[in-house]
Amino acid sequence: MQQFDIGSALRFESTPGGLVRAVIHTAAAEGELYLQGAHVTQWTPRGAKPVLFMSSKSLFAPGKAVRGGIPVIYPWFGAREDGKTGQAHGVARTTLWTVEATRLSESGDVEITMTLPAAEAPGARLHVSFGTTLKLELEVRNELSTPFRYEEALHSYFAVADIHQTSVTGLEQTTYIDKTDGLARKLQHEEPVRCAKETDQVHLNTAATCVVHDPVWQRMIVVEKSGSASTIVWNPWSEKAGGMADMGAGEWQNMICVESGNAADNAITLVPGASHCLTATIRVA
Ligand code: TA6
Repeated sequence: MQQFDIGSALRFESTPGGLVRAVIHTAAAEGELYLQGAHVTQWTPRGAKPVLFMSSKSLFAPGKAVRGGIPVIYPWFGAREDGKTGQAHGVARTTLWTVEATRLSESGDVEITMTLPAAEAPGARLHVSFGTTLKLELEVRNELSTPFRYEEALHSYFAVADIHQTSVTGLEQTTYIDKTDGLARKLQHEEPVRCAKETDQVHLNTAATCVVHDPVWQRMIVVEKSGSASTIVWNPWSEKAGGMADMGAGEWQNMICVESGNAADNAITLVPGASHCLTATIRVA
């Protein structure tokens, strides 16, 4: 992997658990990315608290999903629904991606481009840029001779001081599928999304920028996106989190997922030869 290192800004290393990760260290930010899943597990702009939540009990082992950071969800979101068996949220997050290129941009951002080999589904490419913003671009090209339908998400776990005091704006007046209430379709009225119990909702037909408001840490996490018609908001709350072996005690209070994706009604269909790019740009204000 050393051919992809960029001095002290980017270096690849093997972990005791048998994985390979990239460690990013620049004037603008610290970061970390695992090649398994092309999974960003850390992004901390200089002088800020970590922006991404990571469970203290997350597994880091071959074939195991990581709890926190930004899992890449593809080619299905949630349970597999094409009649075949497969783990929740698709294969991308536990597959080893291949580094295609690394680069230091003129502004000093570390850029990593990785590919997911084609298997049951067409391959994908993820481009991640670590700087004062964190930018992810997930591109899928249909190399099959038949139309290809898929779901995807950048399943971002954000770190917050206290979920009870956190709110998310940008989803007002959207319809969402409430996965905690039998997939009922509901309208998010004019108010921000707040979590007061288990929250698991797929907001449909929304391209808007979302903002996570954290009054305790006095910061906003701004998530701007393109090529994404769904935004998913999730917090497992106490009972469900208590049943997760890879979630530290009480840590559900320090996270909220605000995910940019295309799921359910917003699944993408690509004709042969066509491609689609989903991007999310994250910054702290
Ligand atoms: O995006 C929300 C969600 O689909 C929830 O339903 C919840 O299951 C979460 O993702 C995490 O899924 P995981 O398979 O990582 O436990």
